[in-house]
Amino acid sequence: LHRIPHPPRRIPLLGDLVGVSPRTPLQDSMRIGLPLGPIFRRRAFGKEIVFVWGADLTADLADESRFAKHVGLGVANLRPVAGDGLFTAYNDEPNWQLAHDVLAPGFSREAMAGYHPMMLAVAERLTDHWDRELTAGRAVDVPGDMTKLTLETIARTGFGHDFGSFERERPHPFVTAMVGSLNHAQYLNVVPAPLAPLLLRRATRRNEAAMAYLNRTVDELVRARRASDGAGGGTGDLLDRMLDTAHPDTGERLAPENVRRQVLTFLIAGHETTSGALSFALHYLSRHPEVADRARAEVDRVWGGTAVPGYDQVARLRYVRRVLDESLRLWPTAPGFAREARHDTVLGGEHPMREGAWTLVLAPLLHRDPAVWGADADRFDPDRFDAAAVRARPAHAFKPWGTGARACIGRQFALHEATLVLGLLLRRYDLKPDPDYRLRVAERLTVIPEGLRLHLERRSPGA
Ligand code: MNH
Repeated sequence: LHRIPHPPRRIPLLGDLVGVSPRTPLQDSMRIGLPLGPIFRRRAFGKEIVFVWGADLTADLADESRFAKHVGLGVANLRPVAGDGLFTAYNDEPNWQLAHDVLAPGFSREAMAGYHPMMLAVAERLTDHWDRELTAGRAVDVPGDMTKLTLETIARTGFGHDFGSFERERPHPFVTAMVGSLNHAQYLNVVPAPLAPLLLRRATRRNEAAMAYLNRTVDELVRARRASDGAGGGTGDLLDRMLDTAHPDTGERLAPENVRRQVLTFLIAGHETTSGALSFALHYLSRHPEVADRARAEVDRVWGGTAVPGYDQVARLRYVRRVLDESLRLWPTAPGFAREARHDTVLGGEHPMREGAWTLVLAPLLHRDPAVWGADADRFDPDRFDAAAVRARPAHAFKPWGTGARACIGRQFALHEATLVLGLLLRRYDLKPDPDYRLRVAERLTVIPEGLRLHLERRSPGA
């Protein structure tokens, strides 16, 4: 450990606290870590954490025979909410494999094609709302509206549920409770240990109320489905799989308490990060009109006159997809993942790790590693994802979805939804940035642009 660089000023007790804020642990770590190099450690709030962002070291950590997901920090703090749900389960919890096998078919090509019409219907509620804002001469609230869109999409496709987000002025209480829990999980990482009992009393009580609300919402949703079932056969959505599907080999089913954890997991993991990804992409599109023009030209060419794009027409938006990839490079909306040693090993041939020792991969810095992305790594440029450039890069330099067996199960879902929505929005509107807006990134374990508003202009009314 002593060979791993750390920041110079080490004040006893408070650690490397100077110039950092409990609200921006990620951006502080990025600032501190960049000059320290591809592996560094930071002592803050009574904990010593080793961070990795070098592409070589990350590639080594992706070796599944020596490393595995570590459920730590923010992910571990979510255990009271998500329990042994897919995202927060420990590797050796039997419910992980069971739920993974039962739910994976819910993300097959066939399943995705089935979600497509529902995704379109939700996107239409967004454009209806944006048309009204445009007519009223108002700027649109990008992160707020993307959160409405992605929450409705996962609720509808996964659970046949309608939160009515677009019919509300304020965020749905489910979102408020969820944001509260995510904030709390992040806060637990950064409150100074000696002060914890004092600071946490109120926060804990508030968090318990939020968790109770989340649980009630989910229980109601499950009850409604069970009540409506009897008549025979569900639609085969995620909830049907959770409730009815037996494991193909063992015949085992998910227990009711685990179903509750999975529903909550998917409602949260299924919308929070996609919302951020769409928001960052819209921010960059509004700031790079030449990129927006190129993307729009592709949409016009690929979708042509078709009023409603079909399932297969979405993946054909190759350039729009690159815009998304490039946005996820600069701001991977789940900005880190932790890896632990399966047994004693040496990381990168240099750093000995004991079995169970772990490190956090800082994706936003990995995605700016100058050795891979060049000296201009901060510049937004979707051409970094054209086929030749991707082939020329080392394998694990781009990791917005995590890695290995515990990588994101919803990746295709998120990409289909986000590409479809960007295509529809580009076809319908010109995006005008607020010239005074400076990108401000809010952290709540995930990242999202804060206060981003855009002015819209309607393109050809026929589109
Ligand atoms: Mn998703 C795991 C990023 C969209 C459901 N997701 C992960 C991980 C990352 C991630 C990173 C791995 C975390 C870790 O190693 O600790 N996910 C994203 C991003 C988007 C996203 C950047 C959108 C953009 N995720 C989605 C969607 C769903 C979803 C959409 C569901 C519909 N993700 C999951 C689940 C897991 C996960 C479930 C946990 C998988 C497992 O451990 O088996």
